[in-house]
Amino acid sequence: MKTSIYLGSALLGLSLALSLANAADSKDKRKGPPPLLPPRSAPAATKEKEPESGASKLLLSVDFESTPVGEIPEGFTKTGAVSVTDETAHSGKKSLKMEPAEKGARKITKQGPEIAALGGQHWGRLYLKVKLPIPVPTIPEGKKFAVIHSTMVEGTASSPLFSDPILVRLFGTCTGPKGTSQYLYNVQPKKERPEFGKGSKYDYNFSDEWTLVEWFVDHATQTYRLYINGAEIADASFSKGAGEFAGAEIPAVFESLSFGWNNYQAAGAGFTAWIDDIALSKERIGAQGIATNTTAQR
Ligand SMILES: [Ca+2]
Repeated sequence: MKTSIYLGSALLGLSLALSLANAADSKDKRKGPPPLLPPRSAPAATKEKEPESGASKLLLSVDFESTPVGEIPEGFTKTGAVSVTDETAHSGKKSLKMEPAEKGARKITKQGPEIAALGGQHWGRLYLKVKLPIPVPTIPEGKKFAVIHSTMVEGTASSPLFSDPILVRLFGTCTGPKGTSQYLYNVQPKKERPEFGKGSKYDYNFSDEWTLVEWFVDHATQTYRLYINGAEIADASFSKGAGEFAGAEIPAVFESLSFGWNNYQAAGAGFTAWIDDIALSKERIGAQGIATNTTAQR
């Protein structure tokens, strides 16, 4: 797929990716299971005022509790092997399970008035848990690096720059050969022009504990922000400014939003992951809207 072709050049720069991956490896002398993603001690990398969680109503909130096991929530469509399970949960007793696959989408998609109501600016929130160990890419002969690019949250929209259809990846990762990953914002045009994105260093490990993921997009200022367990991933975030669409292309409105897992390069036995407590709002959500009479489970 195009993704694999452009990751090395347009998106990352192969040598840059390599040096980042090596840097991440060289300083990671920890033994035992991987740390949380990111380490809990990671400071917020920006001195800017952190947006507070708001009190705006949730324009979409899905905890999977009312959906029968084996099905998906009403109002969504599904792609690939994805369904509600009661084998683990962040809230209550149920979550959404993405079954392992060598590649391809396992996701649920929402379109309609809830998504349109978000306009060009929203906060999103979900909890993610990933089965360990994860698959890692095999370095092709003659190459020095390889990635498995995965997307967990994706919107469909029209580019504000080219007015062509684009896939806007609001939460994604590239996993390197050592099993560490970068976070990235990524736009994949559906027509013949290269994808692009902005990614962090390969400093992060997936966690099999529930991990809070928050993203923010704003069309008016062409701003994207990503937070993991409350800490901003500053080198994946950006703010281009009003009308500065190049390298951002944050749309005026999304046609749909999808949640799940899609990896574009072969991942052998595949990633198995769970999502719970998806929410969308005009203000930061944090842990808001999660039933307090439920106990988070491992
Ligand atoms: Ca739940």
